[in-house]
Amino acid sequence: MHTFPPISLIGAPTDIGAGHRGASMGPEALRVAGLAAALAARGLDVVDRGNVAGPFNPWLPPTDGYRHLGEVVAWNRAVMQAVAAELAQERLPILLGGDHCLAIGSITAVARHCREQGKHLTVLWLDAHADFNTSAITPSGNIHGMPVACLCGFGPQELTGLGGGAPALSPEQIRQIGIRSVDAGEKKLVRDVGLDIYDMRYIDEVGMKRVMEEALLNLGPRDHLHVSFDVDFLDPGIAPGVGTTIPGGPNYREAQLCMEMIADSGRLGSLDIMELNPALDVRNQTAMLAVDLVESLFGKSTLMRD
Ligand code: B3U
Ligand code: MN
Ligand code: MN
Repeated sequence: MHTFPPISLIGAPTDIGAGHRGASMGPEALRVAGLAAALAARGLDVVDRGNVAGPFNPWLPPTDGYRHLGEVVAWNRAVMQAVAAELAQERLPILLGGDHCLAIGSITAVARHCREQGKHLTVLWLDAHADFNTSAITPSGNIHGMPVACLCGFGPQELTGLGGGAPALSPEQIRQIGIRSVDAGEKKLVRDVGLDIYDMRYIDEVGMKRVMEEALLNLGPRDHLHVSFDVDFLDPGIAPGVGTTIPGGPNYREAQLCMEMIADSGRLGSLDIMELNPALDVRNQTAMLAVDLVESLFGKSTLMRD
């Protein structure tokens, strides 16, 4: 069993980048589902820092290919600062979303921290979607469909340069798992940049065990693993409480194995739990499932293993 650093929960209650209202209630639903207590019961030091603040959602149509760009930038700045503050204290930040556009702020902070500490960052992006749209190819203008592109330098300067310099990531640092919905223009772009995508077909063909062995290959003590967990990664049959359900996702056992194998790597350094939408959930079941899977991510297992 690996040990984990002390954990800080950071809520970001907004749906500013989403196509449906309601992810703004995600942080509270995760709290109600007992996230802090579940981690504390594992012997971990957990502090809930409360929520960061940002502009309200004016629910406007896109302009120049983006919806709410100014508000998205403001929220991401707040998230970046909150995540950076926890990393600076050698704590492990868990961002409670909120929609997935906020991973721009979270991962920009993590990337800067890794650069300063001489660590190598790898991002595991668990999602039904590639989130690699740009203003030119987006079908919606919703920025939650663009964070991976922005982090790699494809996007508006306010977001690609959020950390004050070069883009946070290069595509080789990212491994996407569970992907099953990629828009037409996005398909060409992810191929052109060579993004490492373990899609559902590949998971079906070789199984989650081999997928995770490949995704976690060659991680050493200088590696920092960031997990960006979009709850729509999960099959909607078990996780209905998300804005954009896509059928054919990982089932409970596959998702749990995925989390257990990440825990076993011993390299988890930061986490986002995103896109949970309590307005679409059934008796908070998706939040409770997310908590259960996060327990596995932090080392819960049936038996003692070496
Ligand atoms: N790819 C679509 C839909 C989408 C992306 N991420 C989510 N939905 N959650 C888009 O609008 O970019
Ligand atoms: Mn998604
Ligand atoms: Mn996403």
